[in-house]
Amino acid sequence: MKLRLLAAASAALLAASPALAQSKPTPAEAKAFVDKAEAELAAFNLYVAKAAWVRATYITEDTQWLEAKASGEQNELATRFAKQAAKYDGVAVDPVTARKLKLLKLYLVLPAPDRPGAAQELATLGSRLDSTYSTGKFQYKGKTLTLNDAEDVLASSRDPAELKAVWEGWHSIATPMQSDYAELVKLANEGSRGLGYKDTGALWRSGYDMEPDAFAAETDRLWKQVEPFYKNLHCYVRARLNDKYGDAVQKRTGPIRADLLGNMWAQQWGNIYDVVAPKSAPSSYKLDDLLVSHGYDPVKMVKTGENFYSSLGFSPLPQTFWERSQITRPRDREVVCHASAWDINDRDDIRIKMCTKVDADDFYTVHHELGHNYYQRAYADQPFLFKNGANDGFHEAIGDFAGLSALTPTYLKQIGLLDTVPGEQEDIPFLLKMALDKIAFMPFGLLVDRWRWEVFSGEVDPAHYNAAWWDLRMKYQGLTPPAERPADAFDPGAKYHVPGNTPYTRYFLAHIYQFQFHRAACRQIGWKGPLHRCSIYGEKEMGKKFEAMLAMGASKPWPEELAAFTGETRTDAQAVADYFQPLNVWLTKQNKGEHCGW
Ligand code: X8Z
Ligand code: ZN
Repeated sequence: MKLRLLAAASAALLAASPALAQSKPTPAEAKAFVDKAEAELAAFNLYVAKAAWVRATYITEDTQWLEAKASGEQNELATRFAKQAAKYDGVAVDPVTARKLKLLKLYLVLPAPDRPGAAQELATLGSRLDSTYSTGKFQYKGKTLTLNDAEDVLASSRDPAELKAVWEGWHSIATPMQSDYAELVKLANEGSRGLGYKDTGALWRSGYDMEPDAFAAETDRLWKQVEPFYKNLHCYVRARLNDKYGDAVQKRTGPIRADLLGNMWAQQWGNIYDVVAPKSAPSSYKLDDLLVSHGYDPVKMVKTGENFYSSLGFSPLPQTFWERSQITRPRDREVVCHASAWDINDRDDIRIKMCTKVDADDFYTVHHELGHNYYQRAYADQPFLFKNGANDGFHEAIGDFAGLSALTPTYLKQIGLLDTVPGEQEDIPFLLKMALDKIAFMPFGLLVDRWRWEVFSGEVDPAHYNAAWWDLRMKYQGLTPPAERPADAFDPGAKYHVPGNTPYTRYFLAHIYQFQFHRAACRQIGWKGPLHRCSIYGEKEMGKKFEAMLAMGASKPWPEELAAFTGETRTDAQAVADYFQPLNVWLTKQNKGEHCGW
């Protein structure tokens, strides 16, 4: 409370004093302002983080109220600072202050309008949307299913009728979100415009050390680099689905039915590996089964992840990580199961929040989440505004980079999950499995924000939310829903990051950065074989260099940080092509005679 009054008082003073308001501020004043704003935001963060953690791990009306209150107050404070920061535009400040001023303007994902009650309203909508998603349930065959249950069916069932029913069941939980979402878009846009951005989409595109339009063009360029490969994979998978299910379920041409791909959002297809596996080259193991047969439990999965990072020279996780993390779904209360990593006090109180299952998907997710935690700890000595990733794509790529090695058979043997490392004959099966997750993901990683950019810009109004979503699903992924969607459907709301208001282009970028990190790391350790067989496990020298990049946090423009580890200054999807090269050749051969595309 005291904080707010102080900030309001200084704003009033500025407005009331013509001399102060008109004369250009000095660099020293700019720096003093930044120092004060940074200190206040840092102090506030602990309170917001604790309230958010309690709500996410114990969803009730009360915890939603508490989180919304804290987050509303933070929004007011940060919006005020962002507005004040704009007053120092054009002042000749030092580079550190300049960067911090810029970061102050980008601090909020959804800035609130600067009028009484608006921040609170926005925070309440945000908390309610996230909670509606996280507590979503539906009926199927007389049973109540959670998202976890539904995901299990999507991953393992091969009955098209069942897949369709469960897919539709989960998507039905989003219908009531649409009006809240439309309201939230209005408020956030008003807030973003107040800060000088065209709309909230432009604000989101401004976090990449380049103009927002240039960033949009950059993502187009990167997509063009991978699109032919995706089309190749799509073509191959569609043919195998057609072989299995026949024309009545999946035609051999045109788009793929979204519920047949092993994942609720068809964003990673690894779960249908058995359906598309090459007959000529069988894979000798299934990670899901290895984890179960070796007695893994959720905690052992996380310990295994920790061990991977320790092998690179990262210090073990603190005791409080184990005491305070949520590793499994609690039996008796509602929680946000969507995995996340937290940095509660901007120092050492790091945690993950997962509803871990013992399967290959969560084996990957554990490495992914821990990557966030190790990043957070690496930049803990930076000033508060630099305690962040070089950009948000970096933050998502750290754990995925670790995961690329942790999924290699070489590593699985080192930790005793495999007895022997399969020979070359399993390269294609391995790469196909990886591509089903990594390459299949890329158009999805792109389209979630393409949709939100259109929504925030007003190009798409609420009446067309769902149609626009499926236009993009068709355009980028080549997918259709299992049947025509009901008129009131709000399918984007059935994907966590939409009600959760987490920007998504970060994952698209991460799917490129991780291969750039991997390629660079493998070069550093002197690896001469194919990239998909390279594992960085145990490479302390390389790990030190990697940690040095992480320690820079958000203190430098990302190209400089990328260069510090890789020697490269551009995002380069060629690294993806390099990794998958043999598979792309193989797919092209398999697709002979097919009519690829949709
Ligand atoms: O949301 C996540 C992480 C948490 S940052 C589990 N991911 C995206 C998703 O699940 O949609 C990782 C891959 C993409
Ligand atoms: Zn993540």
